[in-house]
Amino acid sequence: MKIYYSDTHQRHNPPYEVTDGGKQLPFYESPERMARILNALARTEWAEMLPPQDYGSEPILAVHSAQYVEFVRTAFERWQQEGGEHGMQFVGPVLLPATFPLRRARHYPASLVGQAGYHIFDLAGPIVQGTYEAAYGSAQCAVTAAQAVLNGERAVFALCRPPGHHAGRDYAGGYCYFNNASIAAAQLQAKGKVAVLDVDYHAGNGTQDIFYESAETLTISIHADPDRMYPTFLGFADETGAGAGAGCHRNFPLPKDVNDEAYLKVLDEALGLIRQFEPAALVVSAGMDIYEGDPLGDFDVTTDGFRQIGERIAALGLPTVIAMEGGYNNDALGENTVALVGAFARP
Ligand code: SP5
Ligand code: ZN
Repeated sequence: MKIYYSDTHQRHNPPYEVTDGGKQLPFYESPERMARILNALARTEWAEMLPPQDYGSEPILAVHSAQYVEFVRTAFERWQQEGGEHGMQFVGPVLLPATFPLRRARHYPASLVGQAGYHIFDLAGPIVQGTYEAAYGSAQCAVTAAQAVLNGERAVFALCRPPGHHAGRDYAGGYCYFNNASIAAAQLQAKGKVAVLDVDYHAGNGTQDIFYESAETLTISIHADPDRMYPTFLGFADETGAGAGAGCHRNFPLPKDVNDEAYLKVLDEALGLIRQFEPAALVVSAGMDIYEGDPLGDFDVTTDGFRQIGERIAALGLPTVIAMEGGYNNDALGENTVALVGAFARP
């Protein structure tokens, strides 16, 4: 199986994140995650590691606003040069805003920290020196994977870091900057209708937002109930799409302690919806944080559960891009990723 991966992710290595309650913790979404996955893939017989091609900014701009992409591209350098101009600020190695827009704010702020608050919706979307290059490289992995599928590959793995599913058209957050899965889906539209299935522990709010009014894209997310878990504001069962896209989004919010059996039951319902939609291609937002030992989650999915999840999704028989999302138990991350993705490598 072709797997697209770029070392540029290493340039994005924020020193900390800030939790609810204001505590600084080491950044969970670390470069170490990729090292663990690469190790596990190297031990398989089917992984064909490839660098992404550079398709430029156009595929990113199919999903994100030009204003936002320009912000991500230039924010860190501006932070170093003009960060202090807005008032009394501590200009260190991390651009992390503490002021967020009023609801329905119409004005695009002129100051850097104002723009950072405008475009970053939480305290887990810090911008450091190499963030743009890393996010750009991650997006190119998704584009290259989609192009390979358009050229006839049955399933391709975009080993993306940073992840993408919390990023919207003009916002970052939840470790995400560019929405890799949505970027892949937009490329795959060349083939016809596309379904995006998000199995990350957290609701795929960015993907939901981006395609909310699209009738050409069925987006489905299975996740922890946002009433008790991040991302808090989106991912509820009554959000089912709007306008032309009415009926083309589905959320499956779940209680804690969901085990393999319970998860697979919900997954089967989601897969039934995808079959009904008859898409020409599929994108899987593959988060491994539904694992029983994940430090950010409270589901009980096992490594064998990941294998079964992969097998059931693969049984759809659709041309598929799998995009890496979250997963923070580094000791099990490689094995779990191989279990899910490997299902697509078997005949
Ligand atoms: C891609 C992805 O999985 N993003 C997740 C972002 C979650 N950020 C907020 C995490 C809140 C964690 N609370 C600390 C729990 C420590 N046991
Ligand atoms: Zn997650």
